Amino acid sequence: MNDRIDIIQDDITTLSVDAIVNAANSGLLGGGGVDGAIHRAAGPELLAACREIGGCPTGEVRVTPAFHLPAHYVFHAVGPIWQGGDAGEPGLLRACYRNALTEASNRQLSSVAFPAISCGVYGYPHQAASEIAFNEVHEWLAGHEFPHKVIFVLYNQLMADLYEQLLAGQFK
Ligand code: AR6
Repeated sequence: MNDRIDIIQDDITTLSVDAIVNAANSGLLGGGGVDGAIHRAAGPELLAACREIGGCPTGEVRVTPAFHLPAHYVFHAVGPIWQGGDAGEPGLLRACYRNALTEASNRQLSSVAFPAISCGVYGYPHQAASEIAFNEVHEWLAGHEFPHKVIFVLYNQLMADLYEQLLAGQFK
């Protein structure tokens, strides 16, 4: 299974994959962090497409074209805001990964790239979030042909190390 998971340290907006996942908010109208970077790189057409969708509940995913990005689609996933862990955050974060993987599978996509959803402005503890991300993806790949490849795109070395440790099986 591990040959279907890549871990890279990069800017997700530069990747030529079938779909990149955005860590969006429920308004879908852009923001800071990876969301801001994706909107800047995709161009104003992305905001127009998001406006038409009209929002997305936490834990769910909405799909748009990627416009000027090298990817084909943007999967807008709305992660939970960390509130201490008793407000359903783990289930909602899990749902983001699962719903994005479902969209990829339905479209028979080859490659999907995920940022560390909720690990920036939304304050989710990194260790817990990365375990959820990794376990959901691992479980999904064991039971599905698509996507062929999942790429975890981490913005800094510390996060990349965390994911590498998970891939090496240290937290299984
Ligand atoms: N490529 C890959 N990862 C990135 C990039 C990038 N270009 N830029 C940042 N990251 P965040 P959230 C990492 O805050 O916590 C926005 O304002 C970043 O280092 O982007 O889900 C939205 O509009 C971190 O590890 O998303 C929402 O309002 C991870 O991406 C809110 O923030 C996620 O950080 C969502 O917060």
